[in-house]
Amino acid sequence: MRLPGRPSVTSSPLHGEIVAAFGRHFLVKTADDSTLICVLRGKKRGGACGDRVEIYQTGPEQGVIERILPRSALLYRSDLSREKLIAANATQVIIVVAPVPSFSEELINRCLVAAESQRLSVLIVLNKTDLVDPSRVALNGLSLYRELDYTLLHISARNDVKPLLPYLEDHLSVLVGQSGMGKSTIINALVPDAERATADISATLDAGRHTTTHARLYHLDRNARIIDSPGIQQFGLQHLSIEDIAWGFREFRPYIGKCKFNNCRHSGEPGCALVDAMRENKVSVRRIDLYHKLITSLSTNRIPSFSSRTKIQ
Ligand SMILES: Nc1nc2c(ncn2[C@@H]2O[C@H](COP(=O)(O)OP(=O)(O)OP(=O)(O)O)[C@@H](O)[C@H]2O)c(=O)[nH]1
Ligand SMILES: [Mg+2]
Ligand SMILES: [Zn+2]
Repeated sequence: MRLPGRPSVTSSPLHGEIVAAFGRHFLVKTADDSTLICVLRGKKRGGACGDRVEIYQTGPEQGVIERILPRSALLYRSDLSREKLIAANATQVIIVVAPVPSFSEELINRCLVAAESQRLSVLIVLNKTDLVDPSRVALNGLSLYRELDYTLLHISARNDVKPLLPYLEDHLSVLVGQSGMGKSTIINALVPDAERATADISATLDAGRHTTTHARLYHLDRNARIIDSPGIQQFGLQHLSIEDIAWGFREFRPYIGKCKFNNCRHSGEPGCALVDAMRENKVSVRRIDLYHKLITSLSTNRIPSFSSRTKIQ
């Protein structure tokens, strides 16, 4: 871990990157490739995988995070009173879905809005295509996202992860999605010594937890890094405003600000540009309905839970 030649206690700060976040403890990889277990000094707000930090080394393999450097982006969700950081400085969100267990379209849309609000690139991956013909059910639902200009990629992480490789170059990607979609299986295929635990969905959810319990960052090569994150059951967007949410629906943007009323919620008000666009089939009813669901849950503070357990096919 520690390289010879550097004292195990430093008086000047070292620069590093958080590669794993376990609640109050973080693994930080320093520029010289040491890995230190660190805590955050004082009562600072939490760090996240991908954060660039300044640390002081306090022991052979220990350190204290003195400062989290400014972030280019922060992907997080806010469930009622809690905020849950997913990844810092990511440039791309990879939403992983699979035909089995079936996935929630609302959760995909919540991930999309969170990614759009941070101006992140998005890739949607339909995994486990070895199990079903991808032209069947799962794809019918997902083709809408291709029409919205999101890239949709089909893979079987179990058989061949190579089609994913070109999309990872020059990105810090973060894999997000429900439990059991195959995020850690993708990591294991990309990083042979990652040894991420993976498990059958019924086994993990019956035990009351997800297989992956903490986020972890991997370097694939000099230009590609990727974060595996724990499966999500809820994706609260309480930190976003109604306007942010509308903006997160990328095809709504040409119509935003064109309604008769400034505070139009696009739910039946006269002169609503978005409803007009829907009538002209320029915006899909499905997405308008999801938008309304999202803004309703903002005002009622009720965030639905998307457990894969009840949906196993
Ligand atoms: N048939 C098939 N099974 C797969 C594929 N990818 C993953 N699986 C299986 O799906 C199950 C769940 O995979 P994981 O990689 O643990 O899923 P995860 O998304 O990391 O789940 P959490 O860590 O709970 O969020 C495991 O039994 C995997 O072997 C695939 O391409 N084809
Ligand atoms: Mg996992
Ligand atoms: Zn409107």
